[in-house]
Amino acid sequence: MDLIFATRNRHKFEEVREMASVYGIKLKMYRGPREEIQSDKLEEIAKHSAIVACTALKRPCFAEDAGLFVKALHGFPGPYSSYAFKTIGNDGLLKLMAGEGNRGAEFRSAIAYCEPGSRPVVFSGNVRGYIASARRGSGGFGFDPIFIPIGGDGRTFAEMSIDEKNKFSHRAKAFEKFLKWYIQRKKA
Ligand code: ITT
Repeated sequence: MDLIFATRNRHKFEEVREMASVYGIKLKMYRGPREEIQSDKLEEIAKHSAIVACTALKRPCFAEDAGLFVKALHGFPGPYSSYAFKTIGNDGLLKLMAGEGNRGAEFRSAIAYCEPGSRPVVFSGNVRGYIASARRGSGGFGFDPIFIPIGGDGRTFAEMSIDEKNKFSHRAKAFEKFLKWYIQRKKA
């Protein structure tokens, strides 16, 4: 079984590729036209990306939108995570958090699956954690070096292997839901 993931982010692709392979699903990466809408809802952004990719490919595919929501910053950068990462980055976020006692944060993921002629179906996942006091680790991508998941051993996502990150991550949770739904549907 093949499944197409419309993303330009190789790290995201690698994270879910491992999970799909367990179910005998071969994931393919589609780096097609990029047209992300401005919205404060990850679900709406993911749906739009999935529709654009599905229309261009004329084949079923899924897209994902994810973001880091920091409590003390009233949810910033949230749906603007990509832009915030490119502009202020991890160091900028750490500066915004300097002296802040409430370091609670959450990663959220929305995966939208679309088939030609149908409305997209959305699956969500989240992981709660803390913003570290300094960058740690060299793995992963984006805000991984400053995010410590609750329930872990204090390491940041960037200090974990893909398998370890997948035990906690927002993306793994959303993808697991999607995979279960997708496999059931194929059987039906
Ligand atoms: P797409 O092509 O799939 O859209 P992207 O990198 O633009 O890839 P998103 O818009 O979904 O991805 O993600 C926005 C940003 O949020 C991303 O660039 C990272 O900086 C951050 N982010 C999302 N998930 C993350 C994760 O698992 N670990 C670290 N940072 C993450």
